[in-house]
Amino acid sequence: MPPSLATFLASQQHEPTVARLAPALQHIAGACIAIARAIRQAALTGSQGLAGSDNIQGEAQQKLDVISNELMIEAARRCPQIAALASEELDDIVQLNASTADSLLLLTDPLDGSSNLDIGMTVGSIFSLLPATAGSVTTASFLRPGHEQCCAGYALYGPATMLVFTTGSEVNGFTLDEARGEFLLTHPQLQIAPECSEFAINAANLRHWELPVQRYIAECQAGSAGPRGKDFNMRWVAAMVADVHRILLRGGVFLYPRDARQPPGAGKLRLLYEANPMALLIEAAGGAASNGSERLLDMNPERLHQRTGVVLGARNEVERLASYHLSH
Ligand code: AFP
Repeated sequence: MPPSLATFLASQQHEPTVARLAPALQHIAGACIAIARAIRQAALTGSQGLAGSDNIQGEAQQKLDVISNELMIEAARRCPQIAALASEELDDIVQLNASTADSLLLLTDPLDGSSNLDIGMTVGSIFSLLPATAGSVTTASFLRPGHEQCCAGYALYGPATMLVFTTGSEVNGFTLDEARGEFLLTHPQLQIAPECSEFAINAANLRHWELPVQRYIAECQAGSAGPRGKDFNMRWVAAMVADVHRILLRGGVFLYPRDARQPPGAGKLRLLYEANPMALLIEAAGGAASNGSERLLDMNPERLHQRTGVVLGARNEVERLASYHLSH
């Protein structure tokens, strides 16, 4: 039988980073198991539909957004190492435990893909851990470039419940054994090929894209008769976790580009708790992640809920689009 998450983490104790992160990862994994259960029971417990509130993004919250957020906060509060948390669902950070030299900061989108919930499609949770800085924790403690993350990952609530994370050097995937209530290592050391023939984008937004993005997608759609000389396929799950998971398992490139509808340089996805954790995972698996033209993990955040364009996956595809931006 494959090793459990606990056994896997114990086997990595020689790695100081993993030794430091193991308790926090176990608490986050516990929260994800509880969130998975809440999602699967939602239609039976009256937890579907809108909560009647909006989050700071001005988005109507689903009841499960609020429930998932509370489950993540309570799990983090039970881990003495997690000093504070920032969430897509909360305007400000939440102080949880005393901050020490070994403390961590948790950033999370507790339920990603909410618009898929009531139609029974795949959703997920995204998490990122930063080493806490010395002294008291403030919002500024969270405003750090993505390359400072010490851990990033997601839970996928789909045909199976999975936990996929990296501490920077490799990406490992675990599947929930529902009977035993623990995650087992089923997808070790995931890697992304530099080339691909599958792209993920919401094509309804074409008229809003910058010209280099329009050119890139048009060339993919031109197929073997076009400049790329090969046919491409398209997928769009409308839950970033699901699209990123597919790319980690079979390759591809994901684009949610900044576009004319948003303030300059913005995009739909949030930098700190969506783009950065996914970028750390994708780079650890051999891929690349940019805001269209610059490396995502080098961006210096200015605001907690700052948005960004996102292009990530097969390294050669991400670099091709960056070259189109450069030459445009
Ligand atoms: P929701 O959580 O509001 O469903 O948004 C999900 C998401 O942030 C990301 O997970 C998807 O990739 C993207 O938005 C889908 O956006 P569109 O609905 O505009 O395609």
